[in-house]
Amino acid sequence: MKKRTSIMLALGLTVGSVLPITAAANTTPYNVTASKDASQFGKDAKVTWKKGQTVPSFVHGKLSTKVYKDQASVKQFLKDNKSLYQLDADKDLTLLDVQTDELGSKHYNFVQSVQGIPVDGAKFKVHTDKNGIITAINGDVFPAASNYFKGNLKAQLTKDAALDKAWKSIHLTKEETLTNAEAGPTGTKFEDTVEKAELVVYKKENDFYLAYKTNLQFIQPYGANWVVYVDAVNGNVLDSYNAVADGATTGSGYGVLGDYKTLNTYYSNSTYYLYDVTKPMSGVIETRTAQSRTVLPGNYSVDADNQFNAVSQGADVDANYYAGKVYDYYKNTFNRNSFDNNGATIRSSVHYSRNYNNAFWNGSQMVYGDGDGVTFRALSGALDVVAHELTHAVTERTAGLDYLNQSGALNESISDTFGVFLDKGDYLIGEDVYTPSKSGDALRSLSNPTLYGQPDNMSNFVNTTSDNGGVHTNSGIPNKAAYLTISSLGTSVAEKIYYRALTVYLNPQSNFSDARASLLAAAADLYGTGSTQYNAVASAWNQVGVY
Ligand code: TI1
Ligand code: ZN
Ligand code: CA
Ligand code: CA
Repeated sequence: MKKRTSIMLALGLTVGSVLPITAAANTTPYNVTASKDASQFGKDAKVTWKKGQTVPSFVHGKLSTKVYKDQASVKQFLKDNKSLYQLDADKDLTLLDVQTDELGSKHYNFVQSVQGIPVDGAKFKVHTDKNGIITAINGDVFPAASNYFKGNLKAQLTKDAALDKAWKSIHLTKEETLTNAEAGPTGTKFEDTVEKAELVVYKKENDFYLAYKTNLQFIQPYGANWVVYVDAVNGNVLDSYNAVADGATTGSGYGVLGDYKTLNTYYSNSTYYLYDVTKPMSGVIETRTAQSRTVLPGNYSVDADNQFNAVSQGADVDANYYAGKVYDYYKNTFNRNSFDNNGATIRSSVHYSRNYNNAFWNGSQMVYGDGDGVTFRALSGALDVVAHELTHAVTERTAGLDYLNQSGALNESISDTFGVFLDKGDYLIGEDVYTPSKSGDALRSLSNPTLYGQPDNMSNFVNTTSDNGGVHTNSGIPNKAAYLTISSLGTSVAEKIYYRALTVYLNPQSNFSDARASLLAAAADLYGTGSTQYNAVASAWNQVGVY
């Protein structure tokens, strides 16, 4: 995107200062010379000067003693005050309209023009009260434009050619934005896309250009209202900006696996953020990048055009997208609003460290490595990994299972089990990001823990001090029980039992036997003691040797 300073000026967004008319005020601070002051209006007139402009942008007060009741006399007034505005009222100003309001005031609306072509943004208004006394003159005119062009102003480009240049500059074609066109009742297609082009004189820094001010509005593949100034002589793009208001937008991007997805993004200050404000939560779902460092949380993940298409953005895209999926799951399935059930912000940081083959919840946020490309790809690229990490946050705020020994292995197992509840269709964990060059494998399996070196029965419990007492090893035992439960009862029954056990019965020091008892108690609450569901839970834990 091009620099926008001149556009800010044209839109009148810079802050002007109001100075009372005194000799001192007229010589400071903007180097206003005596010949350009507004002292002819008397000392009660309030005059606003904008930085960089040679004429005032606002003069307010009793500016005339004579009365002015029509266009011709107002023009005469401007001629009498030519020294202030340095414009020829006949040649340089075009009257657009005259409005009379409910107070009886009249507003003469002009635009500065050069050979009849409007100067972009150069609106100029003369206001009279009901008696015809001039009470205000305001606007932004550029006297330098009048004498800037030698000879006749003539466009070398057609409107269509200018629109073509504008589309090219934003790397889209009109056709690509028409994907959402719907046939209306009369069979005609209502297009979401609007394109306009108007010849203007455009001020950029201290130069003026004959330009097409083009406007491209569309909804797909992202919401936009582009303004692109195309030089009408040589076709160069002079400036462009997307004028959509700050706020929620729909963007798109490609995930770690190269899959296309639409994204809830946020637009502010010419920048799109992976920042989802669409959920019914007090916080937001946001993603940041640690930029290969270990400083958290890092900088916001941003994009210039709301299309997060770069390969390097895949991890950012998926972290936010899957965090949204996990949020939706807990909200829709259990009416749990975020991990704290109070709508807290869900933050992820991606690109953590270098070649980092892991992901974790650090007590405040999720953190994802990019993997080394051999053992793992970027870990946020898998829904079950994201579900695993965010479920640690849920566990922390509910059961609070200590991350050590049996309670730690249960904590890990709860995260894997919800990973399977969310990432339906298999009992594998991490298959989408594990060993990119080998298909069909995974980091863990709930149905067959021993495939990946985990015990699946209490008789093979591993006593170790490493990995917090083997939390990623012994989780195989409760994982197998979860598999047996899910395959017997189905996801929708199993997840209700697990969520109730997690939020009602499990405690920081619960061991495997407590997990069995908690799940049985939850099943009894939901379906009755001795129900098929209750019996299936009992059978699952019998089969892994936990009583
Ligand atoms: S919660 C986190 C602990 C990591 C500790 C290191 C700081 C964890 O369990 N991470 C998961 C990541 C994961 C999840 C990878 C699902 C693949 C699928 C994990 O299992 N990490 C393994 C590699 C481990 O730490 O042994
Ligand atoms: Zn974990
Ligand atoms: Ca999986
Ligand atoms: Ca693999």
